[in-house]
Amino acid sequence: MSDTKMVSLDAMDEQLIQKAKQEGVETMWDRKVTMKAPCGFGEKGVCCRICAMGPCRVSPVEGKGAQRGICGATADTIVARNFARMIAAGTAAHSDHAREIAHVMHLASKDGNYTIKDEKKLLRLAEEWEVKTEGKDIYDIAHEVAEIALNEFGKPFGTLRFLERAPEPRKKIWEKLKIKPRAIDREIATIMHSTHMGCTSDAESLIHMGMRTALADGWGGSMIGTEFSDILFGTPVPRETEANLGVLEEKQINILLHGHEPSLSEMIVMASQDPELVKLAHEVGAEGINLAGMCCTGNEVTMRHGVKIAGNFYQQELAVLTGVVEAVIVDVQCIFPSLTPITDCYHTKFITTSPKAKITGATHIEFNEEKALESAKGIVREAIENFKNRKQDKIFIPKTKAQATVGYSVEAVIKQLDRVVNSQIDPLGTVKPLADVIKAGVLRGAAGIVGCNNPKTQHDYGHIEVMKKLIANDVIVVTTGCAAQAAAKAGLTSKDAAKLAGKGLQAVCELVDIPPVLHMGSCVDISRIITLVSETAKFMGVDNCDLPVVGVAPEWMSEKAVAIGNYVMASGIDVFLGVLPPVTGSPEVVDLLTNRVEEMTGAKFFMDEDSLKLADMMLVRIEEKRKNLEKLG
Ligand code: XCC
Ligand code: SF4
Repeated sequence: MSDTKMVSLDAMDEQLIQKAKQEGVETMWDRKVTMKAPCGFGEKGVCCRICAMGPCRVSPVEGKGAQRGICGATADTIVARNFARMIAAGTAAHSDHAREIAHVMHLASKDGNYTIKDEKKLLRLAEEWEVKTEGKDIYDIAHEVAEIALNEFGKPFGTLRFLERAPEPRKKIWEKLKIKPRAIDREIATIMHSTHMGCTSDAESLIHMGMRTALADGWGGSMIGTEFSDILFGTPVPRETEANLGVLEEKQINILLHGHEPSLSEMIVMASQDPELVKLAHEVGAEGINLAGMCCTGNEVTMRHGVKIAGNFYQQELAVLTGVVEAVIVDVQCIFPSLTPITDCYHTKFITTSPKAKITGATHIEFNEEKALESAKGIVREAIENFKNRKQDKIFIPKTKAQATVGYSVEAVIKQLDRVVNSQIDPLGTVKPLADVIKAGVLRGAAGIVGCNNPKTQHDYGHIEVMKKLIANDVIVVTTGCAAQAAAKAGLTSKDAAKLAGKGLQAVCELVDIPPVLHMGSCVDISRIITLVSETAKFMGVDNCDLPVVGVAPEWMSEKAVAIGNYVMASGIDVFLGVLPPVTGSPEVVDLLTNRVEEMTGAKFFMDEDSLKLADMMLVRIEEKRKNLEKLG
């Protein structure tokens, strides 16, 4: 058995892992041990399964073992192809999520389950996309805007509309590199085609194509996902919540919301407030219905409703181990198939809802968007009726939880910044105060810390240590995804955490009334970060790559994270990875990503498994960028 001390920063995780052992329940930790060391070829990216002449695994070391696959593909080709396919898969996941949301907006109606919550944002987008709004019903506008968005996935001509939001110099770079994404689906298809057996073998060309596809995620799918979710469900504003498994309630019906798309979780939030269902909960002997979020759908509902955060990716099994979860309700992405055997050990119902993510052994209740609330009520009812089946001797809820402030959309950040604007001199509603403190050096820079958990690192260690180090050095942190949940659990998203910040950041936090680490939402909401950076660059008359800003994924694991890393880099922001991507078998690809892409995009990748070293590298890079920025005036 592994040394559980290494497992997590949080002692509570370890208590639950011990409980699992006592109860004979298998967790990811056991499987990690069984798995032993990862396959060396796979880890370096030099295994190719693209055609049936193989699989071929080539040697990353010159002169030792096969140097080429049967078709003649080299390690460079194989690594680059595999990497490009990871980008395509990640882009597909984010973008298919966005497509669902756009469909939901197309369904929205005044008297329906889905309505328009942020009309202003819809009108702004309509104007941006040149949709006539005068004298039109808001729902007709919504449907028209939704149709345009849906066409972004497959339009035969032109490039993506949201690219226009980028700073001018950035657009020129994309133009020159020929990486302006065309239709979103097209970019994914092109990668799948070009990486087919016997198509592109040139690594540089594959990395290029990968950037274009990734940009279709960041400035396409993800941005549509965020914008449309805000319009439909409301643009987040700061609100208080709590985070960690201690938010589960012994005397209530606990429903764990896990997955990604707010179209489901929003309806579950509504259903859980339905008077009839609340009454039913009381009838079965519970004091109420307690929703707790996990992974990105958890972020979506905490940002908009303050729904408590049960935990991040790593804690999905641990949540079930508490013995008090009546139902785990999931839709798509980041869901362990092991939730079936683990929920079988308790009374917990494991309910899948999406035809895109059916899981063996789970109860599948398909979520029907056309009858969304009714579907959601049915699901909540299942949870309530399961309360009586709890096994009293298996209950253990750890006490740990932390207070968190969440809800920092770009609009919310700008509103906070307005607090320091003298409206006699400067207009409200701009990023000027942010630009000013960065220029003056009060803030040295900003970091977007995002991404998953990965058993290659201690749970949350990378996230938390990097965040602490950066804020102590006057670098403000914005965060999304499972990194944001790590921050929330560690108390870093509370205003109180300003005491851990350097003098400059502390002063900013006080004046603007924000925490030093801002929770900006789910992973598709990295588009919020990209927007904020681009708006600041535009305001200062520079490009993104001129700003002292870094992107960081200390514990990433998913293909989505690979797509994100690449669009952040291609948007001109350096990316720091705490887990090595499977590219080390190709010196050519490593050189491209960590060196040569900088000449093309003004940014590159930095990789180091030591989080603290990684943080040092960020600080150095931030200071370098500051020097250059000064020269730009
Ligand atoms: Fe998944 Fe989005 Fe990663 Fe968390 S951060 S493990 S991708 S839930 Ni998105
Ligand atoms: Fe082997 Fe080439 Fe087929 Fe890949 S594409 S499996 S390297 S023969």
